Amino acid sequence: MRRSHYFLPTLKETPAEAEVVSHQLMLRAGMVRQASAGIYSWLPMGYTVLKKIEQIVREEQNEAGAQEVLMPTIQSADLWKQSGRYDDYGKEMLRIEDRHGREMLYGPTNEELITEIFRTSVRSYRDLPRMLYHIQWKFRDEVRPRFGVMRGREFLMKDNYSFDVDFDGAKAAYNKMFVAYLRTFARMGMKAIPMEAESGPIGGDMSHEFIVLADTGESEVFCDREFLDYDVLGSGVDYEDAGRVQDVVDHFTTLYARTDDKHDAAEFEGQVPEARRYHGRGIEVGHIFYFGTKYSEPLGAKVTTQDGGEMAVHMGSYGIGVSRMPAAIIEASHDEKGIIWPEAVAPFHVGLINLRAGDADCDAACEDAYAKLCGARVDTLYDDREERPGVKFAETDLIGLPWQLIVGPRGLKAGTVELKCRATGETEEVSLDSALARLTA
Ligand code: 5CA
Repeated sequence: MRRSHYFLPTLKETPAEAEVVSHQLMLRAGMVRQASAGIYSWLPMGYTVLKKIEQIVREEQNEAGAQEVLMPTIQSADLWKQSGRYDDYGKEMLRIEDRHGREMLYGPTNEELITEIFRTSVRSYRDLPRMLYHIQWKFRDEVRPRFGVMRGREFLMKDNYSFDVDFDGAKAAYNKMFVAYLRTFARMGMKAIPMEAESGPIGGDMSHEFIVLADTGESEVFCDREFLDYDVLGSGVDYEDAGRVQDVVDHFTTLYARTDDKHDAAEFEGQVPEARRYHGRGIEVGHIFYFGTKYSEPLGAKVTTQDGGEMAVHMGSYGIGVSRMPAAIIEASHDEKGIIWPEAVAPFHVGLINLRAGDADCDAACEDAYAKLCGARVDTLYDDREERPGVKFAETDLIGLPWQLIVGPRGLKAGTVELKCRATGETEEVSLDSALARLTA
């Protein structure tokens, strides 16, 4: 992408309404714009990041055996009356009336609708287990939408729902999601710690929140620092091997990690040596629940059993705050100059900076580099504008692309360009060919 063509409306000043650094940087880097309180438009760079996050979530869900569907954002109130949640949800639910006077709502979550789909489609225990998920916008009329996309009113969620014949089956599904979540967040360059949590309006009796540690997080958390050293991706996982999946879950659930509503100071101090105690704040990026037959009973989602009987299925639900992720990642990965994107979610891999656009040698070298990078399918943002170098450096640091390839007249005379790593700030002077070889490797 040529910067001169790219819609990247960056801001010089930090908007006064943005309280946390991720919100400030997302606005300054032109990723999102507020449409109304807690509701955002995603601009090209923000949307690219969102799609990359969504794709990692999708791949890990599929890998764990879940299948993707797409349910609508607008739901009928009837199902919610059957489950009993229509009244419970109160003002957080956006209620709508259609032209026929029918009560509708903008879905805050999808337990009811997926249970209805299951009820009308599956009859026998032989068709179980199943995991169905979608990645869809939700609406919750939060009392206090804040911190930009971190706590929005409209937000994108991945929500997965599992159906099993009994508790053991449901626990196996829960375990798979537990491990899939560890992998998903690790692939995004994040350490998300599973913590015992309350289940709130979703209900049920087993629940973990996945928390990214950050001072600006809304959750107060207590955990063992040992979590921070565990290499989830390095340890691979075969989801068919239930014992191995259980081992990973056991490793994480034996160490102390709880949100404040589940915290017990005496247990914390008894279980965790002082040097390993972490008490701080964190961002909830995912939440998983086992709630048994809470929805299948009232909505009549039953299957025939092996002995000819009938039973309500055991269910769980598993959410990831997809549109919260870019903010959570920025909270965990930035410096005073701007964002530092982990490679896997970066909007572009390389920022190619032409220090003197209009100079024949610089233009030729940059065009050559740009063509080669594009040819090798390396996502590149080529800053071809006639702007001062300082403006280009500041913007490229702000938008946080992992690599900067800096081409200027002085270097070219000596046969070199600069290759800068955004995360470490390290710069190397190398030939253009060797820089390209590194970036396309
Ligand atoms: N149905 C269940 C799981 S599928 C559910 O709705 N769970 S939840 O309420 O915990 O939400 C799942 C995830 O969505 C949360 O962990 C959080 O990361 C994200 N989320 C929740 N509310 C918001 C919000 N207002 N803005 C942005 N993300 C949110």
